[in-house]
Amino acid sequence: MKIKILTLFPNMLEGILKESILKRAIEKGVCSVELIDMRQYSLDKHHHVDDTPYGGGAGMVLACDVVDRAITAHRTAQSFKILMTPQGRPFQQTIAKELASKEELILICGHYEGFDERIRSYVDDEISIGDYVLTGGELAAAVICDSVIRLLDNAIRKESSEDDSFSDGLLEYPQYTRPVEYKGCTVPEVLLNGNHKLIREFRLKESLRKTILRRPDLLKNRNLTKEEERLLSMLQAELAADKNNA
Ligand code: 6GU
Repeated sequence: MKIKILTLFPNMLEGILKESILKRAIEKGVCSVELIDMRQYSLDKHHHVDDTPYGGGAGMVLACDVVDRAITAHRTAQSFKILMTPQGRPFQQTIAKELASKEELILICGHYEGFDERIRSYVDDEISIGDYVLTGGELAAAVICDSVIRLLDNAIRKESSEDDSFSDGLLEYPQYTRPVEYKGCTVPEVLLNGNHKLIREFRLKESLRKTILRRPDLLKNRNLTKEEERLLSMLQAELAADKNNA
């Protein structure tokens, strides 16, 4: 996969591509990430990329001609072009999976107070990473890159991403490593005795517990298996009993 990021601040993204899993994925050739400074597509002798808004008002607006030239110079027949904007589709794991199947992504980062509305017609999709305001799309593009690249074949062990929170609609079960006891807190017994059937059931139950306690909204839109239904009723009985004892 090829990811191209059109930005006015390429340095904001450089660091995250040079560390850890993303760095290794790029070195292994799992994907390539190209940072493109949109300023080079300004025809203005001072390389301006923004201007004051028609109709007046505060702030500067990213100009459509600069973005158009940058996209035109870098798109191919395979490009899926995404505008990073708080007005876009709320990003989630299902969208990360969708994007991971594309051959090429172009992420366009606005900055300043806004961008010319005509830019919307140059892209295939618009994505927001949540209901809060960032100063620009760069951090959002970093989030997209990270979540998409780790899903690509050979970026990480396949089982690691299959167990992710959200990947099957539940939060991930709790994990432990050595020591078996630390400051009086111990690792659940079932994880120590190597009974894989019991361990699997424990993990599914704890996934359900986390999800119902922290994100009950995730369970509403999900069809439960017979086993999950059984574990969930057990859990609900336990939680009700806990409540009565408290
Ligand atoms: Cl994609 N851009 C900006 N500027 N702010 C955001 C965002 C994107 N997603 C959430 N907030």
